[in-house]
Amino acid sequence: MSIVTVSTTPFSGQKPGTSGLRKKVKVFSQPGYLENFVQCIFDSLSGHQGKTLVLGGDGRYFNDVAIQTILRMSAAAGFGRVLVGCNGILSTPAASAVIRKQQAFGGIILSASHNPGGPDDDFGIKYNMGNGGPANETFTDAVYKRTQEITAYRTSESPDIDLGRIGDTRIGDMLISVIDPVADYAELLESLFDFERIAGLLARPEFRMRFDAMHAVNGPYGRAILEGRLGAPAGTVVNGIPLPDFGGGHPDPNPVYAAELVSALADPDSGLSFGAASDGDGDRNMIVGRNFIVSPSDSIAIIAANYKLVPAYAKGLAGVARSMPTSCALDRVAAELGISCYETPTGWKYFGNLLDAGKATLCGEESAGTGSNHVREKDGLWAVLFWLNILAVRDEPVEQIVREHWRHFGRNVYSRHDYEGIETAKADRLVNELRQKLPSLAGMESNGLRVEAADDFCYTDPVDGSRSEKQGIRVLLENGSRMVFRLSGTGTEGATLRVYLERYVADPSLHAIPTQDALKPLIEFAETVARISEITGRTSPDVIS
Ligand code: G16
Repeated sequence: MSIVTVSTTPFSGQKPGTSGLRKKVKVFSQPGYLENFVQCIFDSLSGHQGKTLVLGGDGRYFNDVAIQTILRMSAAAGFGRVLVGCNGILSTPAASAVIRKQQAFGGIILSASHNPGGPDDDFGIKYNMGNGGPANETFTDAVYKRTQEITAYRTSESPDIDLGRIGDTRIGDMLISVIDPVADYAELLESLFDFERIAGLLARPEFRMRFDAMHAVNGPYGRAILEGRLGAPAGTVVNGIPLPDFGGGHPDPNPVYAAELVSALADPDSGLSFGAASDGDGDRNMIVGRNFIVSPSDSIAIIAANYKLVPAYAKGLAGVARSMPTSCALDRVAAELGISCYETPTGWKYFGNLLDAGKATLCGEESAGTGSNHVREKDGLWAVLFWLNILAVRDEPVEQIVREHWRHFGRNVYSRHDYEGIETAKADRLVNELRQKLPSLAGMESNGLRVEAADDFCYTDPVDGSRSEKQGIRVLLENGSRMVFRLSGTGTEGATLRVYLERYVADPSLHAIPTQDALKPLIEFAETVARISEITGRTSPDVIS
């Protein structure tokens, strides 16, 4: 093998977003584009020579090509060994589990998560550190800086590696181990939950479950864990074969893109009592009961409230954490348990320090992410197993568990309205105008609601003191209601405006009011404050979740 140095020039816009660099495949497949970014990751590391790198992705279009490129570049960068998932597959939480278990130096995960895949759609890449979690902002800032000044990348001249067979091979001095992508992860999950009890639940004839893998990475994981280790009937996992274009679907487990699952659970003839889904790279989840969708913000609160039912957590929770736009339902549970609830900016990377420092055990995000200190990523199947464990012990339907939770803690009625593909200039104008208005918002009234305070969320990490500014505009209303406005950091086309709406309702007799009806006064207030339709020309959101 010989190492070659290839001259290059910087590409603009290689700035990592909420979770790594995400662009259209057409952008990523330009000669040198992927190579530049990977070289900048390697240039920003130190001490990796001779160490182990974990590599894999969600199987989307371009995954196979990118893996071969990265393997050649890893050898040139001096890594001693690369652990790569068979056929290039590793879900995001499984990659995190492998990095931790195998004590790797770090990992590269190829995914654009819930974004669609295919030649005209999205691809992505992110670097995870030795703790198994997404690189922090200091690192991603360093990578971005490097992308603006790169002049050459290094690769090795060697043929493609056969990734279809488990076993070892080499590029020069670097060992490549093609690994079973499921084994380490499945073993970890088995150590956390009461598998015997869950298996008992899945064996009951009156309990029928469907797991929709959305033709994404969790198909093989779902089959191995739910149907294999837990004995769920064959066919429990649907859309279980990962496809490069996710079968033409949008692998985002929400009521719009997982509509098939939602309607199956709403159909009494289906006989289904529990439904779940996960996204492109297997870190997001959706939990559905009979004709009842659990909102992600409620899901993390209910998981926290039921921690005693799950073996690995029964000893107690150190603390919990949620991203700022996630509803405050979790805060209410934390208050009752007498533990801290941390509020972080959007992005799983912000939970890393809290988990590493032992300050938080469970974390959750409104964007369908739930997880714990078992890995350093959110984990779709972990959330599904947590719910199954709760159901196995409580022996009550999902809806009853949620309603009882609301009766006890009150209900944080919550919804997110997404306006997708807005012209960037218009989205920026909307946010800038909101920022300018912040000092004058306190005291503003509409529909009987009154603004108590408003700010642009700024986070100081309690572990290392680092500050992250401009993380979303919060408008806090009296009686625990809130509106939050922020632009998505994961899209690849135009801008997506996210409006997060929350109202606290203590009175159980009002819990049955449909979510959008209960939030109507807030929805109107958000329009008055942000002038969404006037500035963007949009009169209704594209996705309501
Ligand atoms: C990523 C991050 C999450 C974040 C989400 C939403 O998720 O890992 O922590 O909540 O993006 O980001 P945004 O609102 O900026 O689009 P994923 O599943 O895309 O990796």
